[in-house]
Amino acid sequence: MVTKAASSWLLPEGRVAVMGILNVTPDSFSDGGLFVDPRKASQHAFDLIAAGADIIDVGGESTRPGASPVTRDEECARVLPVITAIRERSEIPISVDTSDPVVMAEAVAAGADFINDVRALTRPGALAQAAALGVPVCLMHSPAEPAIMQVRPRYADVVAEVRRFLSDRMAACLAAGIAQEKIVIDPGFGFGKTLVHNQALMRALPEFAALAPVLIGVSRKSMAGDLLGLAVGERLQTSIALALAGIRGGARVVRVHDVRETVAAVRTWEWIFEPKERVT
Ligand code: 9MG
Repeated sequence: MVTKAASSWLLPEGRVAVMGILNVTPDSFSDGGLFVDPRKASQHAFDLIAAGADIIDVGGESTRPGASPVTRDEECARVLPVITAIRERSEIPISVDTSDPVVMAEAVAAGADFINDVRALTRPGALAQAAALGVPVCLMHSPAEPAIMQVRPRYADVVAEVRRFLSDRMAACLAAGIAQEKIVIDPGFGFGKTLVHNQALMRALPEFAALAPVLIGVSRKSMAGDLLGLAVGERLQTSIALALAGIRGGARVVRVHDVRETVAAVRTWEWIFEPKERVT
């Protein structure tokens, strides 16, 4: 097994981390069913690494709008062989996309370095488990379970409500013993939000970046398609535009399907806007 040197891998100075998405699910909205076979999934991970990914996010539960829940055993059966296979051959930081405390523990034992929880550690036992595991966490905002989250989402003030939720979850993490530097936040684009809500959150991203390092997931989502009527497979350019808009707003990690194309755009952006960090 390869062990990964502890470093600033998650939030490198002067550089945005590109997180490659690996959905080991039969029903995710854009790549559902493509990587259910563990061999295909781990091959895809190595393709993402070759394309320049800084982190691989492995998930076994679809969180697309309307998705049904997955059992713990099924989630473990999907993600653990893939995490193990990646870690056997690579030091790449691995994130596990889960809300289940048992899956968190098993995934970290198999080699995961980071917990990405779309329920912000609100499931029973998740907060204590993440604290005990001692790995960094991403707290994402979602107002409801995936099955119903897109049924008429409503907010009086989406920015204030999402900011309050994330501040409260950060406070809960700190009280549970998770260090501030291990907390990343995410406004949860597309999770219980309309196009207008997503636009307001994108515009307000600097307010979130003032609270903690921000991760964003906009890749191929409806906010990258609805404006121009683009199908899921036609959203590459708009997804990259949104990722760069998020980086302009202070995002430090971008979660994407199209790693090679996003890396090219992000590194070019950094060449212009982060010149002090570059070696000439
Ligand atoms: C798992 N997953 C799907 N979309 C996501 C997003 O926008 N952010 C995070 N953190 N995870 C996501």
